[in-house]
Amino acid sequence: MAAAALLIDHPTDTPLNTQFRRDVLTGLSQQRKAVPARWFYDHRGSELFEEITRLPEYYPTRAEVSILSQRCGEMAAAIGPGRVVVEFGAGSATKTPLLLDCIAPAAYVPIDISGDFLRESCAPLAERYPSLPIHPVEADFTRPASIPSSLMRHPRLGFFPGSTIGNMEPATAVDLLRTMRDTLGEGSVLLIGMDRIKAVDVLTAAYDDAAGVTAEFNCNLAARINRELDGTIPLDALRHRAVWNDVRARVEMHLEAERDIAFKVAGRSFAMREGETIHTENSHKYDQRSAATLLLAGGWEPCETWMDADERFMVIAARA
Ligand code: AVJ
Repeated sequence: MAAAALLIDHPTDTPLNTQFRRDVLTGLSQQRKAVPARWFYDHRGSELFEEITRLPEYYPTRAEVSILSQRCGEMAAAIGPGRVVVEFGAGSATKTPLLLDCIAPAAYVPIDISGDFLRESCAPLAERYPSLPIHPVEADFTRPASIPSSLMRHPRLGFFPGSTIGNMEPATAVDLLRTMRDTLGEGSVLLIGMDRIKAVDVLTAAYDDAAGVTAEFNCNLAARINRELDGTIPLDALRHRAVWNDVRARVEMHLEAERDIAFKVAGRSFAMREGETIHTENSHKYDQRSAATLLLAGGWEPCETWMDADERFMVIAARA
């Protein structure tokens, strides 16, 4: 059966390339250069991330998938049937069906900034669940989104897998959790994936794999700047670095200049000294308490936590 055509809600917004240019120019002008991690995911970056999830060193995806598949019964019991599942980010082909299969949802509402990703992820779901109402929303999920009032009659379940929250500084993460609470409303449940604090060598290896895929993922951001913003960053002078920041409990990714360089981006000039870096990503790690503190600050009361057998990753259910 052919997938039904899906109507996508999209409020008019600043074009993505304008936001990209603004974020890059602002980030490169700072004392400590930084570009937000969300810009990793152009077509090539998304492909490379897919490849990362299959690397032996990169455990988070496998660990989360094992939790969702093995603890499905307990999750269904904790969450209850008939909820509208609101997924923050376009659904992943492996994770979303695991959830939809186990909880008997009333409808599925993926929210993603990219209409292309939404269409790609919804089509197979529409085919697999022909009787499930699917209502994609093209929007930046860090801002309040409105769910159609017909769907708001059902209880809601927010789904935020993949440890995406880990990319955010705690203050930003709390803002996002509050926005999600506003979008979903009182009585909602949030199912959120978080990566756990563990041995530093295990953490850094996950972000600096032997095959060099994560290095390529990181360098692709500079290549994307060159491609899309008329940049002249000398890619051969940048080296991938993954470092553990113990105070902030996060793995940081940087692009480090191996020599003094000068380049242009969108007509503006920049320079980096040897050893200077562009900070490209934070991946915050949590334990049970720091996760609970974050969720509580965001207006969510944690009620149950599930972990994989190696206790590397956790999926937490929390109530608004
Ligand atoms: C997609 C945000 C979960 O932080 O682990 C993987 C992205 N970066 N390797 C993570 C990522 C480098 C990732 N998240």
